[in-house]
Amino acid sequence: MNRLVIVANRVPNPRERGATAGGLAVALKDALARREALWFGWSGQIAEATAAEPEEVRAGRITYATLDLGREDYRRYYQGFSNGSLWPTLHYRLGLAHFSREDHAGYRGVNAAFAAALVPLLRPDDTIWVHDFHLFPLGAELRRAGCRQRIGFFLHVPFPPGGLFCALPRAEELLADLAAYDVIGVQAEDDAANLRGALASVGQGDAAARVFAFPIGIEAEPFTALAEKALTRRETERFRQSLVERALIIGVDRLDYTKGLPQRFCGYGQLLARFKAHRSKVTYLQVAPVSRGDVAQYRALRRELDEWVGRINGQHAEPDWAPLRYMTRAVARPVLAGFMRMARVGLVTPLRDGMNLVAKEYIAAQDPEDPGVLVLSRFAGAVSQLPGALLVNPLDPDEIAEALDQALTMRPAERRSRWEDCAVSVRRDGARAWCREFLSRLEGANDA
Ligand code: ADQ
Repeated sequence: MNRLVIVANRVPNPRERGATAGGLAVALKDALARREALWFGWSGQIAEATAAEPEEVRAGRITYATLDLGREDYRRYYQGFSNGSLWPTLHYRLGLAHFSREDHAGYRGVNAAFAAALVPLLRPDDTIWVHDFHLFPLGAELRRAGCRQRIGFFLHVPFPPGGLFCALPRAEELLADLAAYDVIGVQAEDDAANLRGALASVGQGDAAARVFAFPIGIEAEPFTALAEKALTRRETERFRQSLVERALIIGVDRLDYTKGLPQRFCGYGQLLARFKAHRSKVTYLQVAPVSRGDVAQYRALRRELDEWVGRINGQHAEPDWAPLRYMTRAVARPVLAGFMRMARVGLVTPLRDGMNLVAKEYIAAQDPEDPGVLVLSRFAGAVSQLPGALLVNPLDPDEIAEALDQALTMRPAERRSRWEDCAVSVRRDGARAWCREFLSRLEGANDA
């Protein structure tokens, strides 16, 4: 079988396998187990200047080839254009986006540098799979360097309506770059329709025909097993005892302004204010590890959340009850899986999300005999696969409060049938299926 080349902004560190494996590493595990692979991208390290040649580490049949980023490139390509311009725009938050020509030039420069470093490592029959918004122009750079291999692209985040995306300066250039790819994957049908429209509007109708939705999933069985096993862990038992029989609501997100955390905290405050029967009977645990902590907007969000936590606990707590427990540390996956299983409600309310794997993990973690209820934002890509969830508009704290009340008082029969409706597709449309479907579309694509 020919080699698979994965290109992504971040490359997992083979020395820390398991512990820090990101979602992508988990999703690709199966594909990588079956064939030789090269995983290429940023090392996560910052140096004086961006390295011209990658450092290669072999682990079994996978070679990891990584480049350190120069300080200026890190600032412009990563913090500036990727996180400061593209991330908010793609999440429909044009008002939070800033644009500078220096950042844009840095973004293009790093994409060109990645291509230049990757080309010498490529074989003629490689299949190349490029991931996410950091690397829109990479395929075009590779084509310019003469690459004829099949190259696919997958966007993990949403794609907004074309009019919104094209308000970002140089957006047309990014769309033209996408035409270099043989297959362009997005998470949901809405994203596909938006991207096709945007491509058509800049005269890239041919590329529009190569856009398809491939909803990403999780491997449900191992996560269920993790959640079951977690029940015997000391951390889980200590946590359970600390709840003193109170119903648990759980939220698990990176601390990001797309995740709707202030509105969610406000919604929980509304639950306690309006539905008084739940007072002292419920505990909400929010785990939100700090991400991109060096960006001003993220620091401001953190302060805002600190205030919310103080306000809600200050207003509603009793000497023996803290209504909201909030952690900005990451929690190990096996522990998290156990917490999810114990939770009567999974609260997942992003303002926009490409997919949202936490929603699927919550479903996979449940006890089929006594499952909890998923309260889900109608703006998460996962919506179309989770028909049993209680849907909310994440901008409406009262709607969140009403859904929480409904979830907390739902009868077991309804909980089971709603959970079944979700579990079917979480089990069926797993990470492996996602990977298989993308690659078979890419590798089945005709050269003609
Ligand atoms: P993310 O924005 O990171 O991913 P999500 O898909 O929900 O969002 O989470 C990714 C993983 O991180 C999940 O496996 C989750 O369990 C883990 N995680 C999140 N918070 C954690 C915490 N507090 N402690 C430990 N682990 C935590 C981007 C897109 C999504 C898309 C994915 C995959 O923004 O929309 O679903 O890529 O394509």
